[in-house]
Amino acid sequence: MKTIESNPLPTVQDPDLAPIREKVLRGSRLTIDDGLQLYGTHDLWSVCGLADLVRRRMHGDVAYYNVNRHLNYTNVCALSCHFCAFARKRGDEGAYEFTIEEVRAEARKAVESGATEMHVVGGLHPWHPFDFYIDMVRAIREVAPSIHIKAFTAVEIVHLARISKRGRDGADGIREVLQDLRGAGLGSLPGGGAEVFDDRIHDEAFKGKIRADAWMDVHRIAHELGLHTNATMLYGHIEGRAERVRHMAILRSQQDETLRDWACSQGHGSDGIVVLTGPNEQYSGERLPTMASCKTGWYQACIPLPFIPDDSTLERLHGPSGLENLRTIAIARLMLDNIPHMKAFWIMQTLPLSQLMLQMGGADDIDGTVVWYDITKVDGCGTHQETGVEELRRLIREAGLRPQERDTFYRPVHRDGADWSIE
Ligand code: V47
Repeated sequence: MKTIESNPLPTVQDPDLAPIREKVLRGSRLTIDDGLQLYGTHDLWSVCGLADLVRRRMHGDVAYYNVNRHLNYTNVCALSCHFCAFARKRGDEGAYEFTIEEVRAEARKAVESGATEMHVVGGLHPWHPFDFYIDMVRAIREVAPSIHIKAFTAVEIVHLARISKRGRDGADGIREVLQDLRGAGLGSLPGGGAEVFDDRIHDEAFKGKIRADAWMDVHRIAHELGLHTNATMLYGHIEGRAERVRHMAILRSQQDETLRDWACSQGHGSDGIVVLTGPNEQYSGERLPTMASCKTGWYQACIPLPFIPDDSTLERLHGPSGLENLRTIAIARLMLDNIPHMKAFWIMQTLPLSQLMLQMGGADDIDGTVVWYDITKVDGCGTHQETGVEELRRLIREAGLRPQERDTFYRPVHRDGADWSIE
């Protein structure tokens, strides 16, 4: 594997970026002001150069993809978020609800295609009882015993705690719901529903949804229970760049808390700040947490999601440009120094831009084959949004990187057609 030491260290054209460059070379944490400066500079290529340095320190020349299948089990949703083009009210044209039998059929298709993961999320259905969700997870587990079930955003988990009628709310209810779902087969939580951690934006764009503190509580409890999670940021609508950088800083400080004990055991992070992106010599123990050394779960990946205006109430907005998307993922890579993976979700970023993000924007993961996706549809394309493994591998190779199929925990997958195993 080519190591970072064999590459020249990146330079910066904008002299104002020199102090940030020094911090990145040293492995020091960037501040919120640094993040804003990275947004404000005309020198995008230097921002990308620094993000690429960090990415190579962490992952060498590997870029990850997985064989997965997304399942959006219903678009019926009690909420009416302005950015959302997915949700319908029951009876609306296009509203749908999968039955447990239909979920089972999706799981069968996932097995046949050799998927290692099902990513299952839906709207906040107003009438499904709690048992429906347990039955859904159990049904997938029965049909697909070796497939990892990554399911339910924090928003859905809070909804489930409310409808589970245990007479408990708050942390205890969430813990019990997560434990029950895990008992049925849940393996981890996806990163959706975080939107932008800011009360003003929340009240204007997604008022009925849980606020940042509740979203973070769900992920904290999941981590305590040993479940891994991801984190998204939905940007490019009515928020500003300052709110994005603050969102990143909030996620980063929660990850500091989550990784504190592990970091101390590895000889870094004794000041409470856990930086995983520094030069190699900074890490005497493991650079990244592993399931053997870290007993809790943690944020595995951050997925910046560019707002897709098509068919939403905010359709008048044009959404972020390609350059803004590239800049945002590069800044996320630099600011989120304690989250191991940065995912360019090709469905929302597009395949060509995701390839560029892998090559020079700090991304190390492109998500997977997906197959069927209903939450966003660019330019009126349908729900069938699939790409093949060969296409993903080709794009990664063309970016000068080594494609590596991973499972949900970023372990290498060995594959022979639809059969697969973990090292
Ligand atoms: O929760 C909704 C967002 C999320 C729009 O964890 C929109 O590995 C852009 O969370 N434009 C779902 N975004 C997607 C998601 C995800 C995707 C890939 C991987 C992972 C992971 C998570 O999409 C929703 C919401 O935050 N969203 N509407 C829109 N118009």
